[in-house]
Parts: sequence; C-alpha cells; structure tokens
Amino acid sequence: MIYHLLYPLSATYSYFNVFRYITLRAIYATITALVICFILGPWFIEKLRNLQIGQHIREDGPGSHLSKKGTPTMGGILIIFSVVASTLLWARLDNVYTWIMLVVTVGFACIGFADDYLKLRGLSSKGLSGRKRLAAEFALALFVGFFLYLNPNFSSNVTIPFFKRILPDLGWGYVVFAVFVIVGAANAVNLTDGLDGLAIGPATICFATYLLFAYFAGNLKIAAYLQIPYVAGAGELTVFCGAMAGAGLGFLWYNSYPAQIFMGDVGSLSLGGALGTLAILTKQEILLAIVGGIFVVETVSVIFQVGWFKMSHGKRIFRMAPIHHHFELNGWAEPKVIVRFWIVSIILALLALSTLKIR
Ligand code: 57M
Repeated sequence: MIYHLLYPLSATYSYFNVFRYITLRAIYATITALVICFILGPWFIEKLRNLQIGQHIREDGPGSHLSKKGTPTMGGILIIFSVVASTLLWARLDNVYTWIMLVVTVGFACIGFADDYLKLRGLSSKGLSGRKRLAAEFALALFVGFFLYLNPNFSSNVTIPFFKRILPDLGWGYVVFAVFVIVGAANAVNLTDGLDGLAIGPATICFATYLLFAYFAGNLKIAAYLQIPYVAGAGELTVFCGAMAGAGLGFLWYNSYPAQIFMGDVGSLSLGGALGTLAILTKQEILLAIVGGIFVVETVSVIFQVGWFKMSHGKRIFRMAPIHHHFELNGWAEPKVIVRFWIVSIILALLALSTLKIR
C-alpha cells in the first residue's frame, strides 16, 4: 500500500523514489512483522489464557511434555496477522503472486483453525477428520495449481537442482506436482511442530532462503547470470518472504523454550502451505526438499515408523516418531534437540544456495 501511496510522489519529491526498491520494502516488511509480534505478543498470549485456549497433551507422548499442558495455542493467528498486515503495507498490491501467497497463507490458516477449534472445544479429540482436512488442503492447492497452469506467463517446467539444461515440462501434470509440493509441505511442517521452536526456526530459515530465490528469479540479469528460470514479477515475493521471516522471529521470541505459546495447526499448516507455494512460484520446487530437509526427515521418519510398525506387527524403528521424539527419549534435552535441528537447517539452506552456482 505504501508503494502505491508514496512512490507516485517521487515525481515531486525525489526521495520517495526509495519505495520503488524491493530490497528496502522487504527489509521494512521484515521489521514491521517483527514489531507487530513484539507489540501484540504479550497481549495475545494473555487473551488466549483468558479464553482458556490451552494445549491438550496426549498421555502417550514423552513424559517431559505433560508439564506443557494448558500452554496457550493457536499462536499461528498472531503470525498470520503480522504477515498479512506487513505484506499489505509494504508489497505492491498489483502483483498477482503477492495475492496468491496471501490467499494460500490465510486459506491454510483457516483449515488449521478449524482443526484446532474442534480439538480445543472438545467437539472432536482429533479435530477435523483427516479426510476432510486433506480434502480442503487439496482443494486450495488445486486452485493454486490450476491458476498457475492457466497463467500464460507461468511455465510448467520443473527445475532440477545441479542440472541447468534439464527442465522437464510436466504440462498439466505440473498441477498434480504443485498440489503434492504444497500439501506435502503443509503437513511436513505440521508434523515437525512438536517441540518449542522446532518448526518456526527452520521455517524462518526457509523463508529467508526463499527470499533470496524470489529476488534472483524476479531479476532478469541475475536469473540469466545464475541460469535459473526468470519469473517476471516473482521479485515482489521478496517482500512477503521478509514479512514471514520477521513474523517467524517475532513468534520465536515467545515460542522459544520454554514456550509461552504454541502456533497450533493454524500456524503450522499455514507456514507449510506458504512454503510449498513459494517453492512453486520461484521455480525452485525440488530444492525445497533440501532447504526444508528437516521437515522431510521428520515426515520420512513417521512414514517409516508407521510402515514398519504395521509390517512387523508392532516393531518400531525409532523409539518414537517423529524423529525429534526419538532424540528426546534418547536423553537429549529438548533445547538441545531444537538448536541442533536449527543448525542442520542452516547448513541445508547454505547447501541449497550453493546449488545456484553448482550447475
Ligand atoms: C502435529 N503436534 C504435536 C501444538 C502445535 C502419525 C503421527 C506421527 C501423527 C503425530 C501427530 O499427532 N502430529 C500432529 C504435532 C503437538 O503440538 C500441537 O500441534 C501443533 C502443530 N500441529 O502448534 O499446538 C504437541 O507437540 C508439543 N509441542 C511443543 N512445543 C511446540 O512449540 O512442545 C508443540 C509445539 C504439543 C506439545 O506436546 O501437545 C504432537 O506431537 O502431537 N503424532 C505424533 O507426533 C505422536 N507420535 C506418535 O504417535 N508416534 C507413534 C506412531 C508414529 C506410530 C510411534 O512413534 O510409535 C507424538 N506426539 C504426541 N504424543 N503429542 C507422540 C505422542
């Protein structure tokens, strides 16, 4: 909004020209989202307490989690509010990709909210049924997939890391691929959010990494130099990514161990859905498996655990899945598991960035 209000004044007052620059608006989107979280955080946590929106802890989890009972949850509402407000303030509102990101972020947040609400109000111990939740997620992801497929400016080629000349064109299959990436990312982040700061840390690192991917993809000269797909208009996603990274840091201030608030499915599904969509829009789809490697490992640990449990009639590969619980039950203190996962996440982000040169 600020761009549309102030940049036109640069004809008279040249210093308003600064609002043309994506980098400046991305920096201030980051700071704005962070400040909103800092200002509203304490009030919001108190509000959740007063409304008795507290986490129910499953009996069959690690014993150390029982003390978390009643921790305010659905903190994802604060993240989404900060991101949407900051993006509307600092991004160009005539950019289609900004609106796609806002629709996906709020859409997945609504699905998560419904799940959280049903669970918290005791209306259903499992929240939304898995079938209904997945159906809503697929519907939203399909909307994005078809919208992009029908957009003449968007290619249905997939970028293969390390191989600049291999760009398979999936045709309408790209819609299926996009749905898989978006829904997969949403549920992977959801599974990972099982320790204080364990999801928001890597997610923030991922948004900061895709901030760079968006900037490079939207800049013709840089895209040509790096020989990555040029996506006209994708540069504006840098502002959204800045807002997400800022909100992530702001939420981490309260979600860090010992957490004062959990994000809830309203947050985890939304962050994951946004991350998956960013990977599609910036044409760095497969690279998300590296940048978001923590989320992949968490999900694969569950698939292997459940699969082997069924095949071996009750045997387990891990002490407990997802894998963060395995380390907890191995005697690692919760903060140690969390910070080590953050360190691995940073290493994966650096490796992913290096693939832009190793191709
Ligand atoms: C999402 N939710 C956390 C919180 C957060 C198939 C199976 C792997 C599914 C999986 C599952 O239920 N996943 C749901 C994970 C939950 O966190 C809430 O959920 C939101 C995210 N969706 O925002 O509101 C618990 O996680 C802890 N937590 C923190 N700090 C945070 O900042 O400590 C969350 C955020 C919270 C809190 O204790 O209550 C969760 O873990 O449920 N199931 C599991 O992950 C369970 N694993 C399991 O059943 N493993 C079996 C299967 C695979 C055969 C096995 O290994 O044998 C574990 N989770 C729990 N108890 N709570 C273990 C049992």
